[in-house]
Amino acid sequence: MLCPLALTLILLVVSGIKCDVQEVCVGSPGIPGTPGSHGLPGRDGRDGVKGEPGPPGPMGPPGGIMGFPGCEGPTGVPGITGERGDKGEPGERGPPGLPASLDEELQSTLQDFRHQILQSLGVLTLKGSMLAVGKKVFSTNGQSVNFDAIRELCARAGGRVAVPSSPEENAAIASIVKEHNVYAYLGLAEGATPGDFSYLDGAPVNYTNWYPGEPRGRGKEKCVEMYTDGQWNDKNCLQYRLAICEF
Ligand code: MMA
Ligand code: CA
Repeated sequence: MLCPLALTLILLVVSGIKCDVQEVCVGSPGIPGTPGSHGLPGRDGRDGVKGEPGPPGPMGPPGGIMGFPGCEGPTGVPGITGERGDKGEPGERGPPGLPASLDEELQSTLQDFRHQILQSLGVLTLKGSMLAVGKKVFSTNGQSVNFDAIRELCARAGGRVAVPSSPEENAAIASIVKEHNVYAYLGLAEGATPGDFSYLDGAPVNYTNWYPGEPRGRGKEKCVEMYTDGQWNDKNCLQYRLAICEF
C-alpha cells in the first residue's frame, strides 16, 4: 500500500503539476482512524406475500349479544291421549226414513244375518265342523247313512244335501270326503229320463264332475256319489255314504 505522501506525489505527476519534492521517506504506519458514523437507514422494501389466516381466537367473555336462532329440530313423540270429553248434545232429528220393509239395504242385511244364523244353527245341529266357501257352508256329522236318511238329516238341520255348483265347492266337499275317507252322496237325483240328473228341487244342473264314462247306470242308479278324488259316479241310493249338508 502506498503511503499518503507517495500518493500525493503520484497525483501531482499525473496531473502534470511539478513539485520540488525529491526525497520520499517511508515512516511507520499511523494508528487507524476512528470508524465513520452509521449511514442513514435505507428505503423500505416491497410488501411481502399475504400470510395464512391465524387459528380462531378464544371464546369471548359471557354477556355477548345473542346469535341467530338455530333450525327447527325433529318432531317430538306424541303426548299421551287426553281424557274422553263429555257427551255432546243430541243432534237435530233427521228426516223421516223409509219403513223397514221398503228399505232394500236393510232387508238385504237382515237376510244375510238370518242366513248366517241358520248356517251356524245347522252346523251346531250336526255337531260338525263347518267349511265356508263363498256364500255356502258345508258340514258333516261324520255319519254314513243311505240317501233318504241324509236328505232328512239335512232338512231337519235347516239345510239340504250338499251338491257342488262350482269347482271351488267341489274341492271343498271333496276335502271333507277325503278327510273321512268315505264316499258321500250328493244332492242330485236322476229324473224319468235315464242319464238326466237334476238338483233335488228339480232345477237343472249347472256344474258336473263325472268320472270318465259315468253316468252309465241307465236309469238303475238314481243317486250320485263323490269319490275321494272329487269325481262323480251315478249309484243306487241304498249304500251307506257320508252325510254332508249345505246351508
Ligand atoms: C260299479 C258301480 C257303478 C259304476 C261302476 C264303474 C259295477 O258297478 O259303482 O256305479 O259305474 O262300478 O265300474
Ligand atoms: Ca255308475
